[in-house]
Amino acid sequence: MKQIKLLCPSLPNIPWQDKPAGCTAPVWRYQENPIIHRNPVPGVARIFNSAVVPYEGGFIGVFRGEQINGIPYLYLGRSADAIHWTFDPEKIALVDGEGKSFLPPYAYDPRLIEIDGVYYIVWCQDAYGAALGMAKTTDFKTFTRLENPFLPFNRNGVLFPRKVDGKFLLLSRPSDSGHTPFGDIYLSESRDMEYWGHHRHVMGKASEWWENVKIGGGAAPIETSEGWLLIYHGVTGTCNGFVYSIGGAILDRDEPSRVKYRCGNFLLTPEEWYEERGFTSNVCFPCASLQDGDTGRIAIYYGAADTYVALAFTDVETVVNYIIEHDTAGASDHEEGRR
Ligand code: BMA
Repeated sequence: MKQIKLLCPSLPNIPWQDKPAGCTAPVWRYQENPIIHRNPVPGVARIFNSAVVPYEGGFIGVFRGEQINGIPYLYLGRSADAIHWTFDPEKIALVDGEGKSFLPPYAYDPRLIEIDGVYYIVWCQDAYGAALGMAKTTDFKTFTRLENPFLPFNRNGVLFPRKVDGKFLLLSRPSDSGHTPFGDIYLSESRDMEYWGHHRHVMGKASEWWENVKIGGGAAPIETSEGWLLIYHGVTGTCNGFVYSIGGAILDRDEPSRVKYRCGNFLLTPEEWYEERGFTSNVCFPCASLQDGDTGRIAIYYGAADTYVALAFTDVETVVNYIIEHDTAGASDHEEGRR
């Protein structure tokens, strides 16, 4: 087993449960899952596919709230322990650069990433088609929209938690207007969070059953001594529709469009009632993680069955070694991704 370190700050109050005795899986579920149940806020039927970060000694998050009218929007939540959450009853009030209210027709699957003291939210919204929306905040009171990074159709926008070689990095998944029967992960870079380019292919669907239709970014990449740990989602098709599992890969630290290792096995696939049964059955959709640089502990937040938020745990040595042991990365993963 390789010795691997998390290259991130300490987080002594990270939520945690030890691996259950006899468990051989690389990632194990929180025993009290799901942590967010149906009808969590008046007017909101379900919260899922959401993102959290440490903030002022506790935790704060941007949550996908499916309103009872069926339209998804972004809601703010706070927690002392990152497990029990209270939510603002009103949607997050975005403003544009002039301070005027900005309300896209819908907004879903937010990721929340802190870079140099600024908190960025990336989500999927309508922009004459499903596209990425972005905003920034420093105080979680004023949320200022940024220019949309890409044309439609594009989903699953995931920022890296620091600049690499002086540039912001963003993973995304170009797609179509429907339920998207294809999709690879791409990397783009920007010097100013406005103009994005130098697009590179990172990785595509694979032959393993659980990711043989499409893949998409999940939590913000986690920096480790072995490379960027990417926790993503992989999708297969069945007679009853798509099944979403959680996968893992390690990207090169300096050139993250190069995949060093890619795990042929899923890290977690729908097995529990809250993953198999809900508004959309058989969905585990990771959008965030917390990590403690001192202990190597990682807590993964994932949407379950488009209905709940659930939590799972691993530690950096366990998960990175598991990915390396089950590596199936091929030539198109290892290459720079530029043609
Ligand atoms: C994807 C996204 C996710 C959702 C998943 C499963 O296309 O819309 O928000 O969790 O489908 O329904």
